[in-house]
Amino acid sequence: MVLSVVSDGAMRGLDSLGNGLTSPFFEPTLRLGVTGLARAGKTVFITSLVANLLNRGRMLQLEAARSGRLESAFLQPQPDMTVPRFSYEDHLAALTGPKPHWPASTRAVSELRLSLTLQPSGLLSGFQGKRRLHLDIIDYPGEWLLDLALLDKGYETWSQEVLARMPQRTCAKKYLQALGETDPTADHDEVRAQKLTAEFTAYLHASRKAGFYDCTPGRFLLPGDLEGSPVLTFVPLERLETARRRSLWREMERRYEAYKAKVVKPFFRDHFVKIDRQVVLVDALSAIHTGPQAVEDLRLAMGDVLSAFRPGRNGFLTQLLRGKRVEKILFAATKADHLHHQQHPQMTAIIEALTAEARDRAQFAGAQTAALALASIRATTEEMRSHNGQDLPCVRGKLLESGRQSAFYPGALPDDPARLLAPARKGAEAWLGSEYQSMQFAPAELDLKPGDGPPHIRLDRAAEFLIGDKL
Ligand SMILES: Nc1nc2c(ncn2[C@@H]2O[C@H](COP(=O)(O)OP(=O)(O)OP(=O)(O)O)[C@@H](O)[C@H]2O)c(=O)[nH]1
Ligand SMILES: [Mg+2]
Repeated sequence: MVLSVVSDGAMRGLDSLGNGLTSPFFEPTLRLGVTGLARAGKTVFITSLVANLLNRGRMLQLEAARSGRLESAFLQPQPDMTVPRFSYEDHLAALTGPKPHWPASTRAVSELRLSLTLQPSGLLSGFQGKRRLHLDIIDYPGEWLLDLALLDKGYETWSQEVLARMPQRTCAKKYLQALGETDPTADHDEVRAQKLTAEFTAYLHASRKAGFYDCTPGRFLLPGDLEGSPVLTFVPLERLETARRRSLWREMERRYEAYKAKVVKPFFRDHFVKIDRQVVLVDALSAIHTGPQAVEDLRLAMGDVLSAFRPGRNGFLTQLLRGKRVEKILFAATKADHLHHQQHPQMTAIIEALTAEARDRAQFAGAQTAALALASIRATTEEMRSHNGQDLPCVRGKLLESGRQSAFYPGALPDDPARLLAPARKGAEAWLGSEYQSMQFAPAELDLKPGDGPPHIRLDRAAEFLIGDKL
């Protein structure tokens, strides 16, 4: 093993010498995790970040780009041979091609290596050659972090918690009915198990659609190539005093434990623990538009997602990390181009408040945190419109559904985020006295100057926070 590492380093070293680079054996790597719940904007963020690091004309807030210290960037084969490569070229072609469209949903882990060549800096810069930094970007679903809580729970406790939530949810009706017709003490029967799993999975999807995030096991929603396998064929069952060895209950318990061992733990071991910097993307505007319950649910989910970054309570993760920790975490509200810039401070205050608890926890664990509102790809332009004698700050873009150009006012976000979060916590059904609209815009057609990446909002600031100190 050691031999192969050395020869790999030597190969890279030889490579580097040709480019006038020094330190042939040491090329540091920074692993940047990009996560967020479904549709938060992970794929678009990575695509635009990479495009804007390759062509840095719009990255003025990234100090190394502005000063020219970041001399070049190029894509390289990634180090992890078994992780799918992030399809950068396909996603970029979708966003910047002649008929721009949003890339398809991805829903699995993927990785991309961007190598950066840097001019030396600091006191000894006159004596040093160029440096190289490998930036490995890892895209993974936020839902997978929610599974961490399962590691501390046995099958019985998990079942009880999941079943306790069901009576209040109409979408659980069919699963509860199927459960009523099931005898958990009977011999395990695969057909029965599959039917129950289909109902349970349908319930999880419906719950997620209704805005609930407590939808473990996370991989049931995003199965990938595990679809139909026994580790994804189990359901919560009512508690039993005693369960026989061959009973349905025992088999479900066995599979639940296998899910933890074969799905949850490997993700944390192979991907999560290697992350140095993390960005958590949040589509807060959509939640605000859906209503107070979605906002409260998002707040709770962010707390759960972030508990992975304060591993003290989880023995397995603490042991895996052995003192290593994520150094920086950025919370970013995505799709800020849906708002006129006058409303961006309010958006930032909301994302700060939404993630306050999670941020406190991360700070407790020693990670530096920040929050901002960004748009990975700016799909709109701004304009003021007069309405009933009032000037409204609007955004204009091509509507995704109709393809028509249209100006849009999403509603006034409050200066004090508590005006949204407090009713959400109290379980309000609707926003009192305010209305929030959300609109889907298509990506704009671009005519990029050489040296410019796609237009964005504050992507350069995000990059400065996440990687600036290493450049
Ligand atoms: N206007 C605007 N819309 C965006 C932006 N980023 C993402 N979106 C919208 O959000 C949708 C989801 O973005 P993705 O990047 O695919 O989100 P994801 O988190 O990778 O989603 P999954 O792969 O399904 O988990 C896109 O299809 C766009 O409609 C942005 O910067 N501006
Ligand atoms: Mg994606």
